[in-house]
Amino acid sequence: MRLETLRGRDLRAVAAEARRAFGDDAMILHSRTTTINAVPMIEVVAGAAADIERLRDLCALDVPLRAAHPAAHRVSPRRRPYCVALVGPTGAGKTTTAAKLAVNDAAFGRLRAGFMTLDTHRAGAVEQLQAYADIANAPCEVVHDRRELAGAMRRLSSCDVVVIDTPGRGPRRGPEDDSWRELMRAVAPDETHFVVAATSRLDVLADAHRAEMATRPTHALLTKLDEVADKSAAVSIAGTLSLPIRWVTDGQRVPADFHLAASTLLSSGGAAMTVTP
Ligand SMILES: Nc1nc2c(ncn2[C@@H]2O[C@H](COP(=O)(O)OP(=O)(O)O)[C@@H](O)[C@H]2O)c(=O)[nH]1
Ligand SMILES: [Mg+2]
Repeated sequence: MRLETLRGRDLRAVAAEARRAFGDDAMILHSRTTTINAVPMIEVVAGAAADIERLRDLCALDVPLRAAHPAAHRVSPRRRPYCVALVGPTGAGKTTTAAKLAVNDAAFGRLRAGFMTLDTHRAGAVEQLQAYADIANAPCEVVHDRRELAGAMRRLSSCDVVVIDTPGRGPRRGPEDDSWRELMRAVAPDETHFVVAATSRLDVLADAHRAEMATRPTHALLTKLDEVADKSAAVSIAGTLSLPIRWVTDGQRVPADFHLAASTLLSSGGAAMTVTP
């Protein structure tokens, strides 16, 4: 899935450029005006129609949890809170995003969220999540091993949703790496979001994705959209992972920098412009 950012003096010029790049099926996903060296320019993100359709499917197929599950735990066949786990490389933004999920209304509306963390080895990891939990006034359970799991779930049973934070996998694997994966199997989350930075290189990403296959990600969650010049990098990642995307983040502010993917990656809710000659 390839998108390109193109700039020109007017829409006719960029449309011609888009057709040169993508042929007669070229479509424009976003357009905005900008200035380069004080000269007004139009900037568009363009791609082939089929790719834009595919992106729209990835973003839109998936409805927000609060719409699908107005009272998540009551519809859970296991009569427990709806469990949403975050996996992915270290530094991708899992813990920060967990905090955003618990307090941003765009995530779970007014459902009551709690936290569980399986990231127990790294210094400061529990404290980081606990600090967010304190601010959100949400319960936070630290689970070191299988024996602690049932008790933690019981204490979280008044929540509608439990957001599960995990350590991820650093560039150098440690022996502790697999114990949390076993715990993940025991938890069997209802959703597992593979959290990746939009700044990730595609080859590194493919490697990280392979490492997370065991946790069976159901979604991709793109972070750090604020660190890329435009959205084409994020779109390439979405295409590579080929997982539904419900949420994206674009900054360090908790909980503000958090959005529904459809409204961020697709302009005006998904209306792309056809480029006609
Ligand atoms: N610029 C930017 N930074 C982010 C975003 N999300 C998280 N971060 C930062 O990335 C760093 C790592 O985040 P953290 O949540 O600890 O990552 P984790 O290792 O996956 O849990 C922190 O400095 C966060 O503030 C984002 O959307 N944009
Ligand atoms: Mg973390």
